[in-house]
Amino acid sequence: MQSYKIFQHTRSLYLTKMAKSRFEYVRDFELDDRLLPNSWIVVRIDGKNFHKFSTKHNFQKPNDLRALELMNKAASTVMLEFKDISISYGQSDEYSFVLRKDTSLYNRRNSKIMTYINSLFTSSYVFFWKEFFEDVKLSYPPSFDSRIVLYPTDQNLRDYLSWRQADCHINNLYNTTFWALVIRGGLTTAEAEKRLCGTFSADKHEILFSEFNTNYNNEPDIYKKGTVLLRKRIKDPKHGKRRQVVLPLHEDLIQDSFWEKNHEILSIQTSQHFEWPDTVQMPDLVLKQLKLDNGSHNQREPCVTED
Ligand SMILES: Nc1nc2c(ncn2[C@@H]2O[C@H](COP(=O)(O)OP(=O)(O)OP(=O)(O)O)[C@@H](O)[C@H]2O)c(=O)[nH]1
Ligand SMILES: [Mg+2]
Repeated sequence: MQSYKIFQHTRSLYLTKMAKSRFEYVRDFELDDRLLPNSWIVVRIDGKNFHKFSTKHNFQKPNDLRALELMNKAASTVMLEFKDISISYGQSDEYSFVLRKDTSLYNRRNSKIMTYINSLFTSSYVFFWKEFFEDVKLSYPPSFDSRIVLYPTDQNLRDYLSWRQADCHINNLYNTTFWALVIRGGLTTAEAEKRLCGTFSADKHEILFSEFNTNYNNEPDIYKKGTVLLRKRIKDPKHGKRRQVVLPLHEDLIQDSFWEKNHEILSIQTSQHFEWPDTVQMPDLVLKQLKLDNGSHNQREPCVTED
């Protein structure tokens, strides 16, 4: 009798598992969205209506360092979570994440990759807001759009990143001159726009130099070039051991020299050593990964792998 009961129970479990409801067919409407193999996957996110968001939160013009550093923090959180991202590039309200061309992350499913990266970036932006905007209340939840673009060749990928960095340069030169004319020159925004209409890059340099005593070349690199995030091994100043970190750089990635110096990106090798110059202060973003910050906040930091 006992063994019959066990048999009945097992049979009913088996049937329950096997049985398909008549609704099950709707599953077939979900289409396979796997991305082409052997191509660089770029996920670009961009802030929704950040013109309004930046005004509402009183971002400094033309650049707000707090906003850029918050973007870098959110992007580094994404990189620490998704190890197949080999390089990221950010400027203004946008960030591009490049996944190595051989990644098998989520079987290369487009929607999984794009939505996880976008939602982790967005939640991190909100999560770390107070760390960068201490006295500014987040007045409504920001959101970001995202897209995935595939680049089949290394040259395509380099040209993509060069395009974004050139965009940063063009916009920053324009915005720096525009806001100098308005804030320091007393022009209205309409007058400044008219003044800059049809001008070339050299004209804007000249306006800044002759009218505002500003040499554009001396503007901070983070504004002129944006931020490149790379995985590097650096010497931990605490004990001299090498630690892998996500490192922010504000360098020209259009030049060949950038790709020669950071050859591991295109050749898909492990992270290389980076000699941090003794004379330059390590950025907060790195100090916090090494747990060398002054402990001004008590949020848990993502783990840093040790060699
Ligand atoms: N003042 C200030 N504004 C910024 C800064 N960074 C980004 N922004 C604003 O964010 C905008 C980003 O440009 P877009 O992404 O083209 O415009 P958007 O308003 O976000 O519109 P959509 O992306 O189409 O939703 C800029 O035009 C600025 O208005 C900053 O550091 N300071
Ligand atoms: Mg935007």
